[in-house]
Amino acid sequence: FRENHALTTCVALLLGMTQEVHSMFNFRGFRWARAMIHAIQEVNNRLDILPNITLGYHIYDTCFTTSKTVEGTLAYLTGQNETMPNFRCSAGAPLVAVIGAGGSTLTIASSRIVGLYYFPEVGYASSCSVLSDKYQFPSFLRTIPNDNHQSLAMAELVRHFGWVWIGTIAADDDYGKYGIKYFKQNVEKSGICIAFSETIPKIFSREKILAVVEAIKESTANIIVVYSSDIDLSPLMEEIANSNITGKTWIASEAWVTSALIAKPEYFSFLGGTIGFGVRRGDIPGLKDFLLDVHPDNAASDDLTIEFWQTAFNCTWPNSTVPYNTDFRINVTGRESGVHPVSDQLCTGKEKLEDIKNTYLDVSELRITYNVYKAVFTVAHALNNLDTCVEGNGPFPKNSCLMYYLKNVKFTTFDNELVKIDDNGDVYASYDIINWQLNETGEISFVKIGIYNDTKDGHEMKIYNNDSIFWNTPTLKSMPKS
Ligand code: TCR
Repeated sequence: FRENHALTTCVALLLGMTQEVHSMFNFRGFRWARAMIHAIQEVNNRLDILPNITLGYHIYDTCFTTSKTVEGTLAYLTGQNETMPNFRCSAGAPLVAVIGAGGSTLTIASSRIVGLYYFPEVGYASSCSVLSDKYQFPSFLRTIPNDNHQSLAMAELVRHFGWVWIGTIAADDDYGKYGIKYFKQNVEKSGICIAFSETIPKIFSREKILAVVEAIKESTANIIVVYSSDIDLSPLMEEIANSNITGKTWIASEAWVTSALIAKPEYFSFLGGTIGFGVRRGDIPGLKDFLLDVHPDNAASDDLTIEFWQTAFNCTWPNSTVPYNTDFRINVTGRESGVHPVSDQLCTGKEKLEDIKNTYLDVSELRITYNVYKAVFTVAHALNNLDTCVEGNGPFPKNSCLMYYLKNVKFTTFDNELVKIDDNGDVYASYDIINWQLNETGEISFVKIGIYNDTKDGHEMKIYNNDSIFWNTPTLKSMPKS
């Protein structure tokens, strides 16, 4: 941070850092948190945005649960910071906005609270359509498009390939349920039939997952549309692989389309050929170096960094009280493998981040990360407009109405993307259509095969070249029928 700033203001980031499926520590979430800090530092270093104000931040772990999200939101608003894992703004800094939470269900909970005070919350991943309802969520806006567009895009895709017999699977949350609902409403109008509609449980239950697997096995539908986060979906995909279900073409929602948790090479015979939608990506300048520049030595009191280091290198940081790879607070999945022992290997501090392959450091598909970046700049630009507003000239008395400026924000990113928030707090919808293929090194690559854009009078979808699509059918070239 630059010093000698007249005023320090404060934003909060809500995100899920700790969860219990597979890897306990959420490396992708840690990347988002670091991207937020990177963006804040950029704002603070720039002379053209907020020259006399320093942005500070708090980070709260939602643990992917509503209760922790509500607790974090209240802690931030009231200044009772016990549940804060690390960074703090200097005492008394004015609170500006909340950035987050991750999933829509959590954001709905949090923005109902901040909405009472008309206090801004800017979502970077919460795409559920209900959040556009300004009666319910008056102070919410976002840098990810409303999912209604994605549901229409999926319907359009299904029609494009002439499929008429479709299975659907939804996560048991607002994202999954609303996403699939809107998709169904739309395809049913065109006479397409739904073969089955299944839900993946939030709390891990092998029994319920096996019931979904059974439904898939019994159905003749070869096309399956899945609206779910990768974390919820992963136990189902594990069982799909166990049961050796092949010959299906999966249609992926944005939350799992490029997820390393699902796109594993060993799943390729089941999931190869998956087609899905990704939000616009952006290669954030300087982010890779900033991600590499993390070390517990430089963050003595920063639990997140220590937990990251311990988990990444499978060691225990000397003299730290940060639990290794463990979350004792809540058992989200109900799985018994929840609590891992502390590693008896001590970290030396000489471990090299460059040597490991880790989702945290993977900057090849920065989509939600880019949205986090845009969320920070949305807040910064709105504050800046408020700051440069001449008293008597604006629609509101000076410094009284950040929401007004947020809703009228308009700026271009390093990528020349124009970010513009509309009256519902929404942004323009544009998606890459992505197909899963195997590359020479045996890894899954995400090949862009087309685009889908919202336009003034409807939408446009382009599939560049049908021959460039990999299909998971016996000939690997012909399109599946369903
Ligand atoms: N909207 C989801 C959450 C989500 C997400 C993601 C989580 C989206 N994309 C990528 C992890 C990674 C899209 C929701 O709940 O609104």
